[in-house]
Amino acid sequence: SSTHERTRTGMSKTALKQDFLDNLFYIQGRFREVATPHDLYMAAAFTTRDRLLKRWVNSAQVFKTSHARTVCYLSAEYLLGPHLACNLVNLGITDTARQAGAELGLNFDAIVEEEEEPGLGNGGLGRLAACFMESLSTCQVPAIGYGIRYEFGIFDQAIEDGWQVEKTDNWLRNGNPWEIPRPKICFPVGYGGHTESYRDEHGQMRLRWQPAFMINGMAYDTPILGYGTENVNLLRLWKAEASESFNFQAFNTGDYYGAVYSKIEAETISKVLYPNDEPEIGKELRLKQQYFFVSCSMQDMIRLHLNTVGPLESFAEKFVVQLNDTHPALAVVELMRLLLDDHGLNWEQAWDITRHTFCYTNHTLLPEALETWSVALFERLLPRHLDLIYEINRRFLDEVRMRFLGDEARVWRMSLIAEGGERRVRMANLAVVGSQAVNGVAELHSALVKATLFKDFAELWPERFHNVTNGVTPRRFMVVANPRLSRLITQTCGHDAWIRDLERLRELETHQDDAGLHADWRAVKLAAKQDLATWMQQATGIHLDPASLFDVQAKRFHEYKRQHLNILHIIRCYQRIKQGESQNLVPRAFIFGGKAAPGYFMAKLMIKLINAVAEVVNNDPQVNGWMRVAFLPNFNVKNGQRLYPAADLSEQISLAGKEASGTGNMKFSMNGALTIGTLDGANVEIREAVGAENFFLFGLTAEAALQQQLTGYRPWEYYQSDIELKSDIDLINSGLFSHGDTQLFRPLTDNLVNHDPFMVLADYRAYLECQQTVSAAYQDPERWTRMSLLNVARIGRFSSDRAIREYAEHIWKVTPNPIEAA
Ligand code: 26Q
Repeated sequence: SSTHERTRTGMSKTALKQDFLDNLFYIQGRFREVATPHDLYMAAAFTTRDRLLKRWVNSAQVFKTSHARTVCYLSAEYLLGPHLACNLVNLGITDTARQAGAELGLNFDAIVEEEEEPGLGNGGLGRLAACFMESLSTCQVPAIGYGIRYEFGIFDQAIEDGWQVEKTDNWLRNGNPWEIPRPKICFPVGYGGHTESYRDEHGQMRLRWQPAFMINGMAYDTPILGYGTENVNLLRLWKAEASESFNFQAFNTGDYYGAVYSKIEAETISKVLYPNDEPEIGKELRLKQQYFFVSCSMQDMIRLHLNTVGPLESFAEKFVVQLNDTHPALAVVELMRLLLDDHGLNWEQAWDITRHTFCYTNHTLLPEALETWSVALFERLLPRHLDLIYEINRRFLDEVRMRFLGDEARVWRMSLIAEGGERRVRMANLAVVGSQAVNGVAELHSALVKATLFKDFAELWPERFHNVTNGVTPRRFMVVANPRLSRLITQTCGHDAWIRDLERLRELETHQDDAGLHADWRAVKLAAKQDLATWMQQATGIHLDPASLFDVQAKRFHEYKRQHLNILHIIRCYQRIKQGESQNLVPRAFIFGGKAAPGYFMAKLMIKLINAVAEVVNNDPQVNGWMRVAFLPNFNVKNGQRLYPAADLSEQISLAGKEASGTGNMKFSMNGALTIGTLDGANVEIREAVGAENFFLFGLTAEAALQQQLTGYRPWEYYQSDIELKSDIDLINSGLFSHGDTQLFRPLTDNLVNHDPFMVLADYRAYLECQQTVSAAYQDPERWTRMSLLNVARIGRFSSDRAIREYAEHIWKVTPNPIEAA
């Protein structure tokens, strides 16, 4: 009852209405009649935030006194997506807020739509970190996420003349209501300089680092609420700032411009997210970013430990730190430095703590995607850390030599330093040596990690290697993205417990042949397709027919993900229709989304080719009843939420052995799309879960692909012997899609015919045949609906809640810590 509710925390409609108007007035300085859409959004965001803060302060108080073991997730990326709708769902007040809005004469959906998303990540790895933060809170595990508060996140993608054009993402322009700046939580971070020895107060000789310059990291906190819990965890992102005392007094006395310049230089460290999902060689600023956030985070953890528990000996009992790939692997060395140099521990004590603190997740096997840094750069930027790496390596290699007497080749392979050529620090080896647990992100990937990338390490420390298959949060990707489907599921099951316990979707299986449900299921899908078609029309001018099969590939552009295999199929359909062979086809809308790294020429050319093919196909009345091709610009979390509900078919067609897991595959399947896919990453487990008969499988296995590469793969033989394949590639080269330019796509087609590193041509025929079985299945709506329903019913395992529970039990050894309502 509203009269007993306190302002700012009440959950009734009356309380929400009153507080919304108060926030509009006292924070935005506006009243209803003159408020802009952005003012309304800000008022809604602050009204929601107030409810979060109450739970957050309560959680913080409990954790402080309970000394609960805390998970620290270290990630260079968090691809958060919009907060408002998800926070309302997790607070359980979406319907109340919608009604409150209606009574104030507001359009709730328009307000939600107004939010600019924080895109502080590239793709899968960054989105996984965001899903994990949400599931940590939902699973009631005390956690802090540490990262970088990039001023510019992943670029916005525009399409001009068919090419990708990058626009800066100025996401903070209008303010960020979800973060709380913490000017007093601030740590110094050093770079450059040298190491020197000195005598401590006990007369002991010790080493310390004299950096050449210092900057500060300041904390910005965002509360992360769990679904249907009172637990709120903390996302703490660091912003780089000039350290005033250093720049203004010690160095730049009288040099005002110099002082301002070094301030600007300091602030560039957290200025922009690197937009490639593969390391770029030798980018000094990237290493500076990594060290920056790692150093702030480790200093913060030590401060928290000293403030609550006390002696650092118990550090690894209080904290467990998960490294999201090697990007934060320097944390291993930084913790050693802090314990040795700043806190006076000896090597054995420090190493014991460090080794028990860290765990490492690997996200790739591609050799070109493994991070290494030149020793020369390390020496210049982090001389003390390089010394420590040498010492860690010396002790580690002694251990290897003892275990494998005389096997110097093994010692070379396992060393933290790659020798021969320019000497480089191998971050993956550092992460394995410094961690108590190492995991891959899907069963196949984890097996390959042990068998290939870390074979030597798995022989030395077999017990250290684990698998935790990725998952995604059903709150964002079902409840928020697809309210119609969620309502239908809740109605059918008679409860909404599936939202926190996704395995309960299995109850849908008992209704798999219910004709009424089938009709509703199709209506839900059709409505989502209509929504997407409307949005597409205004974004691109392209008309999609909601009655056609929506065939969607949405993910970063990469040769290994093989968007060009999809294009070859589109060109094949086009030619078949032109030749009057449309008998086995169904009308399809081929939809793509995804960004290419700005420096990745081949990926950008693939985008251009899609748009070029789209232009020809969409303007050819002879084929328009059968097919459309559309590129959805600026695929991000928000646009993903429009796409997943509308897909009939999900394209997961990477070369087997190359996609570590994939998580888009899970999001599509949760929304009732069927998958056409290879036996790669988590596809393997999705197929096992939903049933082979409900999954369109094609292509080489990882083993067969590897075997064929070893014995010599000759793509031109496929090109010469398959006349349809030849004619598809020749059509690209004919200039039909490029206004007569026969050279534009040559880099792509030549690469396919002559090198084809990801075996597109080897899988072409199998893919076409599989697409025919897709078309046949779609022609039987009852059968398709049943398959779609079973995909949803059996996808429960791919909730990130399950992934977090596995990490908690097997890797972190933490137990839930439920917070009671205050
Ligand atoms: C590293 C150094 C310098 C510059 C950039 C990078 C960098 C940045 C981002 C390297 C890699 C990434 C991102 C990788 C990524 O997203 N990997 C994906 O992780 C998902 C979650 O586990 C998996 O599902 C995908 O299979 C994997 O490709």
